[in-house]
Amino acid sequence: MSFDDAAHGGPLKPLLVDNERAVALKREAVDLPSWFLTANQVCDLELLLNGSFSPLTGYLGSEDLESIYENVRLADGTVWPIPITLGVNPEFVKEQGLREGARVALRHPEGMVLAVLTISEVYEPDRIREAEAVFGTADDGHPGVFDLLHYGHAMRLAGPVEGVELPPHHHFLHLRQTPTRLRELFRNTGSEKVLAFQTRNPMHRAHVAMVTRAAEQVGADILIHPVVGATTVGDVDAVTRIRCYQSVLHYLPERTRVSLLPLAMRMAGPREAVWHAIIRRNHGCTHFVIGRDHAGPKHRKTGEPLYGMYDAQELVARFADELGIQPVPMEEVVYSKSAKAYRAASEVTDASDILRLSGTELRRRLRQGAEIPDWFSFPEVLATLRKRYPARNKQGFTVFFTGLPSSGKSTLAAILEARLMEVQDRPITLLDGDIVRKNLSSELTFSKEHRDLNILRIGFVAKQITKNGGVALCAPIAPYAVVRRKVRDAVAEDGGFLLVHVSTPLEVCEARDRKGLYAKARKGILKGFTGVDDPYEAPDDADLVIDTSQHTAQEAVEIILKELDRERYIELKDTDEEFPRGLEAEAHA
Ligand code: PPS
Repeated sequence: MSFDDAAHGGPLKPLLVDNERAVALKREAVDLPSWFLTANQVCDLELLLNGSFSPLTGYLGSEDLESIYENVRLADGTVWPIPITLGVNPEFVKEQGLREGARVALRHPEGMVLAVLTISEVYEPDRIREAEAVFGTADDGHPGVFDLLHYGHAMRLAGPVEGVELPPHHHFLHLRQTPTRLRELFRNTGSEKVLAFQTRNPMHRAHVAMVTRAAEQVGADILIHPVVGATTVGDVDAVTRIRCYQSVLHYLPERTRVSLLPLAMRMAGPREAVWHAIIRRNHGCTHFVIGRDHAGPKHRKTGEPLYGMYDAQELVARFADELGIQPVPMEEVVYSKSAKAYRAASEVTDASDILRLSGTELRRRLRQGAEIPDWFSFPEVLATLRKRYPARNKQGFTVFFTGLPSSGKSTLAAILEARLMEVQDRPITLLDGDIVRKNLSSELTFSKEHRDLNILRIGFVAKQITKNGGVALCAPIAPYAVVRRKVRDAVAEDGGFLLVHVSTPLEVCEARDRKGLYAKARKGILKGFTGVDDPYEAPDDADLVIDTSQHTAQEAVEIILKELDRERYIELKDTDEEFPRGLEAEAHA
């Protein structure tokens, strides 16, 4: 193979303009409507601009999407599995009067103009249909579907983009190569065959064994090409993983390179695998490892895999002739006790000879500071992971109460704050619904939109507190399930998160009516009051459900403390119990 310009569907197509044009575009952008890109949109734009998404020249419109949904191809017949689109708010379209022919400045969240879009179509996507076609389901237990339905925008703009500059990066710059640069490096170092390995996880011994084996099979050099844009909920953060990749290089064959790919994954399993292959083809690689369940997530609630183990390998095989890159399907590798080495699963016939450690078990051991066997990973990788994920008693956490007005949230939060002061020494911040409404969210109403914004703000603060090792106790009504989940996902990246549903029945809350608001709502003086004429979506993902009509507030708080102890965020001693045995005995004496 020669490292010419050939890429997927034609020559490599970076979309960056020359300096002179870039200056002109920046000048023009001053008078253009500005769309501030989300973090995931920045990833998509970077890969459009640097040629990773060749042959795309911009954001796709409805005709291409139809064809992608139906045939895994663009309207012109080129294989393309994933919609690359620009979602915007309907208000933005309306306020700016956007239609075909208009131009829009695409800005980094920090304000820089990265590209200018010329609109060829403004359309409202059918996101349910897209979910079913691309992900095979519209169930938002699939993380890609969740993002599409709950973070995606209701309108889209299609059209070609002219790139002004690539988004800035500030760390690991020496590991960030564009397709053009990687091709140059391969050419200069005489790499005729390059096998790319996609990953969104730290590499342990099994991964190293698998990629080494695959490279030997096809006689290729190796490119470790990890995704460092958005991956999925619960994944190890990119910086920690990059440290891990660097530290395993010396366990890999000499001609192995690491380069970072700022891709926003969709977790679309089989279609995602085809997309990953195209992207690697565009980076000049000749071979691509497709493992079991490639880019396949698990269902959020059931924990079940959403795709068949070999679906991705099959779909890639179907298009292999048109991808210009050789898929290398790999079997699972397992550790054989007798051989003291990793082997393809089919080579180890005696099941009792196999040692395994699941991802869940690994996370449990990290959490508890428990031993992780040497056969599983490298000391360097484990040391990095242990630093990033200290045992739970050293991490921050958030307890998030949700429930109807007067259900007891504030009371429980206040007592919990006091008890936590007694039994542990992290600093504690109480974000009570009423207090937040007077300070952080003083301008907000009780519309759905404003309630969600209120909860996102509380979540944002809780995340910072948790990340810095503190305890955040949040006690808003938080009536909507989707935004509660967004908060959980965000906080859990940085520490613990416990959702407590204060499930006190409406009649009891109303009878208490501590502020007289139920009475006002029943009289129609107060409109849109939760539980009366505004909805409350009871959680189905609560870590604890507490009905304060069945427990005293003190008992309820002891239940929460026990749960925090069981999860190892705190360590209760006998003397931390509310009525230590000695005192109780005295009291009865
Ligand atoms: S939300 O939905 O989570 O944003 O609500 P929150 O900020 O927690 O509400 C704080 C308190 O505002 C009072 N209040 C109302 N609640 C619900 N609906 C309406 N329309 C409303 N208007 C005022 C109510 O007393 C909430 O406090 P709690 O502690 O729940 O009683």
